[in-house]
Amino acid sequence: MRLSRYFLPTLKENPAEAQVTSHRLMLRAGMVRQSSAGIYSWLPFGYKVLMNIQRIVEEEQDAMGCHQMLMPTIQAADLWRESGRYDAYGPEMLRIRDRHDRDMLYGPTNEEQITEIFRDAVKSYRDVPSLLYHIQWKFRDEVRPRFGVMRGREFLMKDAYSFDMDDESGRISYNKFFVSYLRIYARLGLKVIPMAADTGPIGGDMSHEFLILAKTGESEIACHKDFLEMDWAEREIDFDSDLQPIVDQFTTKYAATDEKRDLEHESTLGDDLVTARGIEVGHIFHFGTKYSDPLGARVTTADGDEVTVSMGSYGVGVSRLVGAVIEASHDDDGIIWPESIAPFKVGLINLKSGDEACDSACLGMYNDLRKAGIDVLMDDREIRAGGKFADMDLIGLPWQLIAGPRGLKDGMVELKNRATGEREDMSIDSAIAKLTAS
Ligand code: P5A
Repeated sequence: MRLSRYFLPTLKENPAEAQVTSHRLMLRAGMVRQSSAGIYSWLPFGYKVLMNIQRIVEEEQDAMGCHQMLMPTIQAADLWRESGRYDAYGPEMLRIRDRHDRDMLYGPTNEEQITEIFRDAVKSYRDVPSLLYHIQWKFRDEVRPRFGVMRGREFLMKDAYSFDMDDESGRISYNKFFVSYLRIYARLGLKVIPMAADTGPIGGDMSHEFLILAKTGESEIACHKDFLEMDWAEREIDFDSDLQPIVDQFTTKYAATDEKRDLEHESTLGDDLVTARGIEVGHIFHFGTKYSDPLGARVTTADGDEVTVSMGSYGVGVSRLVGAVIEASHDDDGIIWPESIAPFKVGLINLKSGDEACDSACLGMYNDLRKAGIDVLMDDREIRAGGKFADMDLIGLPWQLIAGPRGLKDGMVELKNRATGEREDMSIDSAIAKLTAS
């Protein structure tokens, strides 16, 4: 992509409305614009990141045997009356009336809807367990939407649902999601801590939140210091194997969100205790028959008996993650994207756009990189070099390939790593080779 033809409205000044770094940087880097309180438009640069995160979530959910589908944003109120949540949900639910005076709502979550679909389609134990997910916009009329996309009113969530014959098998499904989530966050370059959590309006008796530590986090958390050193390397997982030992590795040490903290236990931990602030990037629940019972989701067993299915639901805050990754990965100059979700891998800076030799050398590199399948953003704008450097640092692409007339005379360019700040002068060929190999 040529920057001169791209829609990237960067801002030099810090926007006054942004209280946290990620919100400030997302506005400055031309990723989002607020449309009304807690509701955002995603501009091309931000949308690319959002879709890259979505892709990783999809790959990992598919890998654990969860099937993607898509449910609508607007739901009928009657379904929520069946579960008893229509009145219980309160003012966070956006209620709408259609032209026939039917009560509708903009879905804050989809437990009822998926249970209805399952109930009408599945009658036999042969089709259970069943794991389904979708990635869809949700609306929650939050009292205090804030911190940009981190606490929005409209936000993108991956929500998955499990249906099992009994709670024991439900636990196996729960563990699959638990481990799949560890993989998702590791691929996003995030160090995440699973914590026993309250279940709130979703309900149930077993629940974990996945939090990343950040100064601007909304929850005050406490955990054993070992979590900070725990290295969740990406490793192959056989989702059909017993995942309990992996889950235990993360749940036997103390970690708790504010509402679950056990101060008495904490007093025994001494120097091993860490208190910090955290951002919740995922939340999983096992709630058994809370929805399947009132909605009548029953299947026949091998013996011909009928049982009410045991369910769980599993959420990832896809749009919140964009902000969370920035909170975890930035410096004074701007964002530092992990390669896995960077909107472009390379920013190619033409230091003298308009100069024939520079333009043609840059175009050559641009084409070579693109041919090698690398996403490049070439800054070919006719502005001062200082502005190009500042914008490139701000938008945080992993590699900067810098080309000016002086170096190009000898076929040389500079390659800068955004995360480490390391710079290296090298020939055009070696720069291209390094970028295509990394
Ligand atoms: C689990 C999936 C649920 O809704 N039902 C379906 C369950 N859980 S949850 O914890 O309420 O939300 C799941 C994740 O969504 C993100 N999230 C938000 N992101 C941005 N703005 C919001 N207002 C918001 N509310 C929730 C969080 O990452 C949460 O973990």
